[in-house]
Amino acid sequence: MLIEQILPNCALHAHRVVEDQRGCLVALESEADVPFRIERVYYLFDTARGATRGFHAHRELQQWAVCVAGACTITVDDASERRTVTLDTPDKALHIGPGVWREMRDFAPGSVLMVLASQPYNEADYIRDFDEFVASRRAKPPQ
Ligand code: T46
Repeated sequence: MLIEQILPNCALHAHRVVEDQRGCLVALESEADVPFRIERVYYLFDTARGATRGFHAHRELQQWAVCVAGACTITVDDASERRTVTLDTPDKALHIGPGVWREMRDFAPGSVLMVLASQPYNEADYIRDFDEFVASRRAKPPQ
């Protein structure tokens, strides 16, 4: 369920939580709960104190980021607007579409950031220079 459209190509969503006396469970099915075919899963953990990650955009990749333990902040920027979102619960996800610069920081100790991705790893899909990213957005505004 959509909680908030952060940017035209980036939105915060709530997961459906199955809760009983034993605790909580979230299930994420490809092309159902997650609006794309999941081709890859990776996760960030043991993040060093004060470390930052990201600082790139993707040309085509869509991602569904869930902080399954702990908390972190993600700054997203589409070259028109910059917003910062805190992920601090496993029942929320940030859907980041193509053409969005992202920076992750403020990882709480013990955090695990899990990311579901629409494509296999492909370095050619990354834009790692911010000026190049802005130029690419001016040439191709968000659809
Ligand atoms: C993103 C944010 C949220 C692989 O070999 N396979 C993979 O699937 C990934 C994601 C990375 N790698 C290698 C490539 C680099 O040598 O792992 C190394 C670290 O990757 P990177 O510096 O891109 O990591 P982050 O945390 O800055 O960015 C990652 C994702 O790469 C990126 O797509 O959106 O998390």
